[in-house]
Amino acid sequence: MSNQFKTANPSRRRLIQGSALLASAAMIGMPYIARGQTAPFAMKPLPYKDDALSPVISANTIGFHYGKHHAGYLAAMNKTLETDDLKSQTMGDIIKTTATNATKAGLFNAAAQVWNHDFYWDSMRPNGGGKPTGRIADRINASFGDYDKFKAAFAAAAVGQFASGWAWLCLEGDKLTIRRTGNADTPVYVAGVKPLLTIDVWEHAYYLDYQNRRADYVNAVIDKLLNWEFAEKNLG
Ligand code: MN3
Repeated sequence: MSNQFKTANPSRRRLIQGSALLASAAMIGMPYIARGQTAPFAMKPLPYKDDALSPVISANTIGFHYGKHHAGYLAAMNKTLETDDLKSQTMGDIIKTTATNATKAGLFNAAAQVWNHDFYWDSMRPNGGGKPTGRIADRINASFGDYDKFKAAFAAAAVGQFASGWAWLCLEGDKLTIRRTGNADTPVYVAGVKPLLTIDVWEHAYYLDYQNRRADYVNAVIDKLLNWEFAEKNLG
């Protein structure tokens, strides 16, 4: 272990290691996990510093979540792909191919979690959240009635997802919809469904900051972090 990781506080040390991963990924200019790219895949750098979402999501949570959980899924995917017959496929194709193949459940879980986490980090920004404006606001109003009704439905989906999973705002046809998925599952391979935003409701996303208070985490993300510009861009 190099000197920079020597600290008396173990959680601080882990955080520094997580941050070092962010920094090295950014410095080397590792590419986005482009759908046209093949294994071994690289971590997509976080779109902000690890303390940028604080106090809603602490740097400590980001350090573990990005640096350990997300990175762990990527490592597992790359490891499996060393010998898997899908090793020269793009990430999108790997997810699509493995989603309905029970013998590839391990690879699906790892690849879908990498994709879901990339999408999650982009779904938030510092000083985000609250009522959107522009095209996405028009879609919210047309699909849910108004912003408050959307917020109630999105929060209910996120809070009500039993055990681990994800809540999603999606575009289906010309309507916005709310979906939830369990564990690693993702709407990205489902025909006719385009994800616009997501909230990770696995305990690792909030437990260090909120313990069991998932609703507090979900409401804070919706009120203060949702990246409406990203959602609008995803409308196409
Ligand atoms: Mn997660």
